[in-house]
Amino acid sequence: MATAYIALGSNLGDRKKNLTTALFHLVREPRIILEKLSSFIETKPYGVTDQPDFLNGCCRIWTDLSPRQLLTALQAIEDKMGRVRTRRWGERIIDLDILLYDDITVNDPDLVIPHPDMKNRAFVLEPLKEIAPDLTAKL
Ligand code: ROI
Repeated sequence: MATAYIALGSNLGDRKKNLTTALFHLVREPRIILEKLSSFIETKPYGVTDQPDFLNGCCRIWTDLSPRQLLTALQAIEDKMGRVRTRRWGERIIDLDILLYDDITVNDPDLVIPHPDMKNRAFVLEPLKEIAPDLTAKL
């Protein structure tokens, strides 16, 4: 089993319900165990700032899916929830990003692990610190 960290974000519609629905789908995945969940925090948009505030959180999972299979599973959840891909870094009802997957490095065009910008993102670091303080100290 691998340990992975997933960032969750939403800034459209009922944001809390969106995060909860995504987690509901996640726990129903046969090869994923949701092991720890952070609080949800309200954050100002980073990157593209002319969009609504986000609700963010993160979780730790155990999984025997490969990083690529995990990405596919997360994208399937986003699609099932009706995510529409508009502008880059634009508003979205749900965003599920792989932050870390054991000590594995992936450098594919569509998947980079560890998440390349996570150290700059307070909306990732704050919930991550809550569930994995030792890990964030080493980043
Ligand atoms: N900003 C915040 N605060 N939260 C996010 O989840 C988030 N996601 C993104 C961009 C647009 C980079 N900014 C964000 O993808």
